[in-house]
Amino acid sequence: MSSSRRSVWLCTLALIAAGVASCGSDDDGLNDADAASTPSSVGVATRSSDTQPGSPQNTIAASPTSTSSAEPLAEAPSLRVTPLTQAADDPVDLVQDPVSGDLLIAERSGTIRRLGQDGELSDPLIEMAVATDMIEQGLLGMVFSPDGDYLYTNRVNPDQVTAIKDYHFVDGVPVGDPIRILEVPQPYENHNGGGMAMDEAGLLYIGFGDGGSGGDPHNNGQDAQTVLGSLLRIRPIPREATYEIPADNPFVDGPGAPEVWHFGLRNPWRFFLDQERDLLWIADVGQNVEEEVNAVDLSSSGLNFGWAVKEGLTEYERPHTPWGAADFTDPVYVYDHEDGRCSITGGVVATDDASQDWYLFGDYCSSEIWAMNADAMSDGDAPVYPLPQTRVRNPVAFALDGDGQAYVLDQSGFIGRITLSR
Ligand SMILES: [Ca+2]
Repeated sequence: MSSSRRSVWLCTLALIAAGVASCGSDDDGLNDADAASTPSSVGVATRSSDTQPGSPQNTIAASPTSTSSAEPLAEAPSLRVTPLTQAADDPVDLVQDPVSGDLLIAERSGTIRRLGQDGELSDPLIEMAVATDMIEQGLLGMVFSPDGDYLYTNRVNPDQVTAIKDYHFVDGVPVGDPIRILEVPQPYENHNGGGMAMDEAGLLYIGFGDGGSGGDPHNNGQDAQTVLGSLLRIRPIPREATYEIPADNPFVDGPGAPEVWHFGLRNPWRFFLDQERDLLWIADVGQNVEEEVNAVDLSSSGLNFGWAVKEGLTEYERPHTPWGAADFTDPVYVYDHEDGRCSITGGVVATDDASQDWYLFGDYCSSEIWAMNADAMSDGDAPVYPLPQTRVRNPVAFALDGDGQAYVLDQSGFIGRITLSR
């Protein structure tokens, strides 16, 4: 095996701060909703000017390989959000300990707590120092190893360095100090990515934004030699402060950074390994115009998702540096910034019987939630349904427990269990 060990990784650059609009939130109380709506469909290569009632207005839906409209499913799913707690402090992620069965909640301020069956949040199991000057900093994501021995965390340190660390877990309790796996300095405060996933083979995927500011001033998205603007794939060596490069990574022998699995991303805040369908879903947050859902084969690698030459399906402004992958991989679905939409919160495909057909995602600003027919993705032909308004305000994450049950977390501190049905 030709994998090689890498020491802690570094990048460079400059400063400046750019904020993300934080939108108003007026909780209207418990409002679990069930309703059916009309889908919009993937497979139309131009802006849709005739969206049907109940579908997102001015939504753009596209497939680069198809020019015909998809045949929508006859029926939208119903959505139910069952409240678990309203008391989390800016929750950003949820995982289930495979050994103890505990649900753990990551809070952006740097704490990890248990969420009990009764909705009670425990005292912190883990506390860490993080930067919290702006909304995209802090503790941003976490994932357990499949055996439950290690919890991997993704944070922005007070010195504005992204740090990936592992915590050793024994019987539901962290033991000893965390060990640093990887560090990457962040040139700006925003676009820190934050999502993480681990596959059954123990490979860790980490989403990195383009480094921040606006418009990718250093063209990091198109530069696969930097880990910024990329999805990384590494094999952590637990407790050894290092990692291996999988031998089948696309740039293991150059010209890109060997950690890079895909690039051309702006801020892949949330992505999802769909091992049931062998799909990788990446929701990439847009700049001014479009939010995008990407879905590609799990086995494909070295793909260039286009930023900052393209924002969604629209030309942006950065030149394409002609090396690495020459062709852009376009999103399977985009939506624009009409009606207060501003930032996609990428989702999950639950595996419970009622929800297993649907990729759930939402918009942080408008608090809308959509369901895309996941099984139709392999045909490039996936209807997208707007789901009825719920009590969820400013959704920041969707997550699955060990049984594949879906959850939604919002900025107000609300965490709910999601059930879809037909
Ligand atoms: Ca893109």
